[in-house]
Amino acid sequence: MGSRRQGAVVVPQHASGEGSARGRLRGTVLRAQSGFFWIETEQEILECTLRGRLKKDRQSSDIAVIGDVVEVLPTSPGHGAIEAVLPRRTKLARRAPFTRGVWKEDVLVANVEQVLLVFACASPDFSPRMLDRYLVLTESSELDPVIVANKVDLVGEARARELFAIYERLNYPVLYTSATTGLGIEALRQRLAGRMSVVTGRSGVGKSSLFNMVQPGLGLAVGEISAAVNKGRHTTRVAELIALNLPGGGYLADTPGIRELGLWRFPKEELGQCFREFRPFLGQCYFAGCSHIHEPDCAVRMALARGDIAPERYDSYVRLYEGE
Ligand SMILES: Nc1nc2c(ncn2[C@@H]2O[C@H](COP(=O)(O)OP(=O)(O)OP(=O)(O)O)[C@@H](O)[C@H]2O)c(=O)[nH]1
Ligand SMILES: [Mg+2]
Ligand SMILES: [Zn+2]
Repeated sequence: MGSRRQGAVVVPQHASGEGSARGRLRGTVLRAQSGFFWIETEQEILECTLRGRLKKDRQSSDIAVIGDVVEVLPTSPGHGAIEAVLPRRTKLARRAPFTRGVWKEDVLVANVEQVLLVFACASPDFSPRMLDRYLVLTESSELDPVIVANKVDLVGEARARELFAIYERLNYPVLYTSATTGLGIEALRQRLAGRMSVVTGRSGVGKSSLFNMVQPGLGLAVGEISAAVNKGRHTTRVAELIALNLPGGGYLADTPGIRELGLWRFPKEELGQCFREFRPFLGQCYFAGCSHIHEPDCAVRMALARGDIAPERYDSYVRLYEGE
């Protein structure tokens, strides 16, 4: 987060062209809850609300979200007003069908640099289908996924590598870890250092155990937020960035919406693009709007027949396409 870390400076007047820019501070949204935002500036953390003008622009819950870089006008000690939200470099969003074929986007985290997808090699069993769903999400958001294969101690390293071989062949980074033996913890630490990461993974895969080894107390922080979600407290949306005590800093985000993201439906027409190994074949089907499921002369299915696309991945595609 290079530019962001050094970004907590007073914005020069010419940056906005109006006198009100005087005294504005730049900062990052660490936490958002019920219309209140905790903004980390160079000096201190300010509790802020959105300036009315910003709210009028868009009736939306995602005007400012965790990870956003904002300009704040201090109002009283410890407090401020968010005057502007800077353009997002990346965003993790969920999309839901809206009206008349339009998809509505709801941004959960801004300026995410990577998404950690934590799976267990066993207990619970590894679910390639769920991993493929998450990869559709990261591909569609153009975010870098990092697959964390935990509980390697339960199956052995050879079997673990077998389980994730397809993903390594697709050039997705895979970290093999064990919170029990400490395998891969240093590699995980290096991945997290200095970056803004989002973590997700179903209950029991070992997220808390892993992150506690990365940094004492970190797993608890991740777990606490998850626990609040599990209780179904949908009315208060708490989203938080956890500051990492690693070389170069870094943040970890766990937001209520993230875990469900893998379960969200997705526009069918864009699904093929989200399977990266399909891309070279996508323009080559006989029919322009080919679903790659039943049409003749489908380049994707020919690639499948040749062995250029793994049957397991194609199977995931079909299931997602059919809305399963
Ligand atoms: N054998 C083995 N067990 C592990 C490993 N990591 C975690 N566990 C165990 O798996 C269980 C679940 O671990 P947690 O860290 O609580 O899992 P979690 O992903 O945080 O689960 P939620 O908080 O419910 O989302 C615990 O009993 C851990 O001791 C591992 O690498 N190997
Ligand atoms: Mg946990
Ligand atoms: Zn096709």
